[in-house]
Amino acid sequence: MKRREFIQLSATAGAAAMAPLTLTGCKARPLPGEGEVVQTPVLCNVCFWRCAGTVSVENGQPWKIEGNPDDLHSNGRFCTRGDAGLGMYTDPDRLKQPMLRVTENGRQRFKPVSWDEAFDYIAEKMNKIKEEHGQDRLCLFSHGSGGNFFRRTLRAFGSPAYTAPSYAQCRGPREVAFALTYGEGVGSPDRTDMENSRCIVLIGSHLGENLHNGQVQTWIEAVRKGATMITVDPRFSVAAGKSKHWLPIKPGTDIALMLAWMNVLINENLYDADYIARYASGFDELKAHVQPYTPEWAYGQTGIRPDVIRTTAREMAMAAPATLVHPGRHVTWYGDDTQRERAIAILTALLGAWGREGGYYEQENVSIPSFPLPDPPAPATNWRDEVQGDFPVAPSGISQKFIDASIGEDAYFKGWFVYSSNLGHTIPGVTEKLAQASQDLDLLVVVDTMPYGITGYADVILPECTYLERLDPMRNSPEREPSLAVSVPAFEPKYDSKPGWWIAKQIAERLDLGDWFPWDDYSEELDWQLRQVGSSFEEMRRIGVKKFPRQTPKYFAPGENRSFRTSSGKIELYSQMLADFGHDPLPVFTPPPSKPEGEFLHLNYGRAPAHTFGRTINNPQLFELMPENTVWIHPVAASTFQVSNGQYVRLKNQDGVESNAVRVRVTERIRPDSLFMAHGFGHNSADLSLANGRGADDQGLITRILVDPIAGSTGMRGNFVTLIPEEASA
Ligand code: MGD
Ligand code: SF4
Repeated sequence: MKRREFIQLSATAGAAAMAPLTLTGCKARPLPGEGEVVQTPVLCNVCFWRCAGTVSVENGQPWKIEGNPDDLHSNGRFCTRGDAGLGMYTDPDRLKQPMLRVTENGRQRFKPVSWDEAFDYIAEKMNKIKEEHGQDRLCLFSHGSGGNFFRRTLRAFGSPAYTAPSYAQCRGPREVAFALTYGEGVGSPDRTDMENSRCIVLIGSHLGENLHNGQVQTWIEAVRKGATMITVDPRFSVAAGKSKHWLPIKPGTDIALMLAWMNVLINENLYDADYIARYASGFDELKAHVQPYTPEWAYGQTGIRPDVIRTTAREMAMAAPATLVHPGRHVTWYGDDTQRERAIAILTALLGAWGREGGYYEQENVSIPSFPLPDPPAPATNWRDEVQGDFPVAPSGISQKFIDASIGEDAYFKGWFVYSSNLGHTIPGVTEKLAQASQDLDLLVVVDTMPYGITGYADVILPECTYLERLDPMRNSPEREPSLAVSVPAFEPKYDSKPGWWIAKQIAERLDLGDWFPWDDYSEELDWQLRQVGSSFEEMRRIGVKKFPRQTPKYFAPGENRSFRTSSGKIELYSQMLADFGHDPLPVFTPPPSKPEGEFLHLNYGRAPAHTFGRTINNPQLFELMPENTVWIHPVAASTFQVSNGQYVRLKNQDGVESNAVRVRVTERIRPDSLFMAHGFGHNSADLSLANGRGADDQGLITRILVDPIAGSTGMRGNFVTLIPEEASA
């Protein structure tokens, strides 16, 4: 019998009966005033931008959420998803009580247990792992600030290994590339000074569809002020529709285009020679390197005409330094992602736009001393060397390497905590590996709000209450202006769910590590932190957001000399560090994987403004807005596959993997060789009464993974699919 069978909660006798389905779940009433309205500050957790806002509750009933006007992340306006945050709270499918995997009559099922029983089980297993294998053999998969509480418990225990999909499946290569070039990353929120840009270049960055509230507002501001938009995308995205130039590039050839842009900027003397002379090293090597990469050469690779390449390079130079070549966010595409991001960083330097108005500004947050905690135990081994020693440049945990290191009898990791991350829908190509790891691990704890796929692998499911029902870590993000923001519960936790801080503290106490949480309520720690900077929890729960004056300038001063945090102290156009590790020190173009024999389309995916990854598909309000995804194909492809608009098809990838049925959208807004679909759909779980079976999952179709040799991230865009009209599929 399997050690862990995949279990769906609805198949579990004794699981709480599901509440009847309501679509909106909260009071739809336009005007206040009938009862007592209580307002509470909140940090939206529907995506990780963490906009600050206010929840209004009338007579104990949810009424509305809106942005806080003092907040730079939202400027008083929430996006569609943030507005629908109450749906996360009211979703009747939420996890309702702790559950433990038990075997009865030869069958595995989840049994509802008390919190005490769940904690005792976890502590016993953790102590056993420590005894048999060492204290450092647990790890944390986490997405979101609440994961910090579990990170603290595991650090205290002696297991500091931690990974988030926001590195190897998202912006990891970008942070590595900019750190190699400038000595520091782009950070989050991205330090893009778009409201002051005179030219914005978007390379596959579909702003407006990929919706980070404050960032999109600054981009719209630039559009309003007439900035020149250049969008490079195989698809006519929303951003392309607002652009002066749409470059429908052949997928996977962006480095070729950027090498040609560098060629034009350098050979036509359009680059910022003073800036380069003052701040950069390696210009001569770069100049020699780009000579063969003429616009004529790039035309053959990219399909973009040489005159368009020249014109766009000149327009970028004309607006410089207020030209932002946007760094993108989800940048794990073809496995050459660090090099593509290096090309963006180098172009930025040629335009003199790093540290300059309209380019990239200098971020600043509020300087707060760390809350005093005990010293963690000295690690017996170094998890970085053990788990991802083949990627020495990677600054963060690489999630797929963590999974590999959990498979087999001699696996390094013996226990997992998974906080707010649905690994099977998130990390490509892991379906089988997740099943294998779940056979080999001694403990698998999932902390979640919803019964998404990852819960099926758990030994213990711990239901966290939603962000509207708990205190979360304070927000102190690096920004244009430093500010602090807090999130305070607007409601009592529903069912038997609990806040993350409480759960992590209870586990620590069971392990005799209670001095890592030296308070009764997390507000005490927040109050301590706030008092270090002249505020208090009491003040912040009234105002939600507090701004602080900048201590350093936002841009480089004219003629200022400065040292960068690279090994040479310069902006490194040529990277000696990459050369030392055996990588190309300057970006080199490698053609993307070619199309297999037969009728295949390049699989391209992205975001939809109504949803965040897979986490919102079951949200009743957002489901109403967008219940399923569609696949965009060009009329030429529609005729090749003999399908029409609205028809259901299944997608089959080059390795024979088939998707759920999904509707076709025939449109000229995409290249004939490509298909586009929104990421996050295609959940197959009866526990999700709305999301189950709706739309197709792009992740399942991503079986060819192009690992970036520098960052270790998973390039996902080298896959191809064919279309099977629904009635013809097996
Ligand atoms: P989600 O899918 O949004 O994020 O991937 P993940 O980190 O997995 O959510 C995962 C889980 O979080 C869900 O089970 C949800 O119920 C739970 N959750 C939601 N709110 C809470 C909460 O308050 N507390 C707790 N404990 N749990 C909560 C995102 C990752 O996916 C990222 S960052 C990127 S950029 C990548 N995007 C991407 C893509 O575009 N395409 C493809 N094919 N793959 C991708 N993978 C990556
Ligand atoms: Fe919430 Fe939207 Fe802000 Fe994300 S961008 S935190 S979903 S309001």
